[in-house]
Amino acid sequence: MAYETILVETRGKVGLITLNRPKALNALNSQVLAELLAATQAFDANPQIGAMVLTGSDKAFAAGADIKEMQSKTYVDMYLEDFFSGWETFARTRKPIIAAVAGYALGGGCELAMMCDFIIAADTARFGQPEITLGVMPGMGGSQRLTRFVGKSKAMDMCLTGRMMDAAEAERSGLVSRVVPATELVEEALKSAAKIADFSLPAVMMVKEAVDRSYETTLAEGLRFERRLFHSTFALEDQKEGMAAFSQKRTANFRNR
Ligand code: CO8
Repeated sequence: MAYETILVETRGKVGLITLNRPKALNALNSQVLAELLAATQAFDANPQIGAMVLTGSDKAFAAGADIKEMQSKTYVDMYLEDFFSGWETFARTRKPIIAAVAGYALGGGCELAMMCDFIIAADTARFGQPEITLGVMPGMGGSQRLTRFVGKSKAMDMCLTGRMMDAAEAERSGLVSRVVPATELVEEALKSAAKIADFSLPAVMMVKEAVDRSYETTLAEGLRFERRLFHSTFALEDQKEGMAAFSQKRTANFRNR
């Protein structure tokens, strides 16, 4: 597929996707969604790929859903199209995706970063849910995911005032896993993704599934789910290899990676 709003490359076993609508600060329209879904689904299906990185430009990861595309829509349009529901398909990508965020991650941009598995932020990153300033509210999961990331008080503050959080506050609050200098952002994210891609792919995908489950269920159910998945790792050749390598003091040579 020829993409117009994203750039897609592979770096070894890592798929790198760069949002590329510079004139609109990577605002997320229907074309971006369609292309992102095509790219992530292709990487999911590609046995050579073990993890992905999603990034934007120095100025903006993404400045939100495309306001100009939404502006004239009516309630009936939104309801019948089930507008934004396609993003839930993105959130169900099975291989890990690291969001590498520099500059603005606002509205849908912040929500997209939160749909990834973890966020590495440049020191220039700024996160916000400014929908309230447009007379609407978050519609791609912001009121739900941000609350789970940073807690009720900060999520209310962000969604009700529309203020932005800088990278240091985002790290303090648990929204991002770490902050790196802007010049090193993509390389750092690629390095982490390459590390993940070097482990056993089924084990990696089970970790993602189990951690995601903690968002959707009770602790008791989540623990049961984790234990069943953990038991199933003993059906993997990679479990035999990983544990043998540890005992023999050598590096594991995983077959499924
Ligand atoms: N949508 C469309 N175009 C955008 C967007 C956007 N979200 N953000 C920026 N752009 C465009 C600008 O219109 C401008 O285009 P042009 O050159 O044609 O005028 C270009 O990008 C550059 O932007 P600025 O000139 O504004 O750049 P600045 O550096 O001055 O400002 C900001 C950068 C602060 C990021 C500013 O662009 C801004 O505030 N953008 C909007 C941020 C925002 O409100 N995002 C939330 C959008 S709504 C959303 O994501 C979810 C809505 C949920 C609705 C639920 C419905 C069901």
